[in-house]
Amino acid sequence: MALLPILKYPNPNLRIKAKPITQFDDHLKKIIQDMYETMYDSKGVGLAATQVDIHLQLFTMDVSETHDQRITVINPTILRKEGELYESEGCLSVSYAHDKVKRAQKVWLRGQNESGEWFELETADLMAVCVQHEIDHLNGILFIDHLSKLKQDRIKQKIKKG
Ligand code: K1U
Ligand code: ZN
Repeated sequence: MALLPILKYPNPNLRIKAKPITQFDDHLKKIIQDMYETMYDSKGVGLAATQVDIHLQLFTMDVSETHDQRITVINPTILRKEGELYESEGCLSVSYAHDKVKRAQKVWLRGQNESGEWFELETADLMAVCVQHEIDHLNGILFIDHLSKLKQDRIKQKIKKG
């Protein structure tokens, strides 16, 4: 396994829209293993392939404290959303920024596992927020895009200062 470098905002590659995955082979399994290692090492509960400069529709997720509840989602589509949640978010690709974003409280999604088998998943609360955050990444969207222009400018200033 290997740790993958995580792209940091404002790297323009974070804006690339991910392409669907069609090959479910050993190369894909290696990428997934490396993404879990990188995600756990960075103390994240989710990681989109976009963040490691791989522009394929894939994200990893594990919201457990014990790191034993891995969910890999390939070619995801959201089937239904319900409710509203307004929780503080951070992002492994955006340093120095945490802020509340309005998200759906429940999300039903469809995707494929690493073998290409289709499955459906019902998510709520932290897992639902994570799913929405990661699918945004696959579409080139960052959580700061949901904030006001003023807040975005403050974050850009902080990042410039380092
Ligand atoms: O994609 C990323 O940048 C990872 C990011 C995704 C995310 C998941 C859920 C809410 C907001 C953002 C993270 O994993 S940051 C959140 C995090 O590290 C965490 C959240 C709750 C409990 C423990 C850790
Ligand atoms: Zn993120």
